[in-house]
Amino acid sequence: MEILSSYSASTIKLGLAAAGTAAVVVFALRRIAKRKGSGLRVANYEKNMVYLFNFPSCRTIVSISPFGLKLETWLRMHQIRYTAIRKTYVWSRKGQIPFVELNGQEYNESNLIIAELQKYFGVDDGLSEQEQGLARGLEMMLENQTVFSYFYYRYVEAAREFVQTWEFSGFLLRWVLYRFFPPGFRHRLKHHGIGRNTVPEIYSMGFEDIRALSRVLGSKKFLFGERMTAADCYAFGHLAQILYVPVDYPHKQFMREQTPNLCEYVTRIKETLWPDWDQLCMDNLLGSNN
Ligand SMILES: N[C@@H](CCC(=O)N[C@@H](CS)C(=O)NCC(=O)O)C(=O)O
Ligand SMILES: *[C@@H]1O[C@H](CO)[C@@H](O)[C@H](O)[C@H]1NC(C)=O
Ligand SMILES: *[C@@H]1O[C@H](CO)[C@@H](O)[C@H](O)[C@H]1NC(C)=O
Repeated sequence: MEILSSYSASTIKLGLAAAGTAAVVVFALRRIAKRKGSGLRVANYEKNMVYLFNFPSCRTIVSISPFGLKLETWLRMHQIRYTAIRKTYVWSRKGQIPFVELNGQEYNESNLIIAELQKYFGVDDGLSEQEQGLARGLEMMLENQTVFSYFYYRYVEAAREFVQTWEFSGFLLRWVLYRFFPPGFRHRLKHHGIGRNTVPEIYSMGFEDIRALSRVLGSKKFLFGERMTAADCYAFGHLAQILYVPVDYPHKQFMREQTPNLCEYVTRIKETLWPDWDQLCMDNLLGSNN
């Protein structure tokens, strides 16, 4: 008994030391990746081609980054020519994924990228001022609250299952990540604020957001009517995470039971703009694009 418990205590210590070391290595790599980023990632760029840096794909979703998926969906919606570079270790100079390069310049922070590209390519959603106000509110709801409600599930409660879908990462990195994510995200979400609430409260905040979105959509084709707008790309980027990442988010059940209009809507956007979805997931898994 004595021997057993001291054995397991030292295994735990060893495990913690290994995880600690690995965490330091991950941070160091990120620092290096950032520092290296003083120049362009794509040196021989083609004029007006958007080079989009996004996460690699999983078996069932083109990008596990809701921000990356939103941006890529937006580029497709406007038929803007882009090249996707799907890697986990190329970060913007601000230290984030996604980001883009266009005509030799980096653009970063997905919402700012969309605003800049909207100007550059002269594309406009044609919304009234009131609609613009509503769109802004919905975007911020999704990106500053809803996302953290479902992130709590995938990075804290179900980190192990979630990381298993990261077939693009090596076994060792996945092992480190699934131990590293729960404490890391608990800390991060506590600072955000949502993490100070009880788990049922964290989830129900997300549910109420989803319900609000469902009410805005109603029986319309898209959030603002017949025509798809940037707001639909935001919604798709997040809702696709809930529906297509194969982990049992409570939000998934909520959507299936309470907001069937949103489920149909996500399918509609996927079928319209992503006819190559499954093919892309498979190709990227096979490494042709990583
Ligand atoms: N608000 C940012 C969020 C992007 C973001 O959080 N990306 C994650 C990956 S999905 C990331 O880069 N995380 C690293 C970090 O936050 O330092 C955006 O919309 O571009
Ligand atoms: C972020 O993108 C903007 C363009 O929107 C660019 O001017 C700026 O240099 C970028 N920031 C960094 C740190 O590269
Ligand atoms: C809230 O949204 C802004 C703009 O998209 C983003 O930069 C910021 O990181 C978000 N806040 C949190 C706590 O994630």
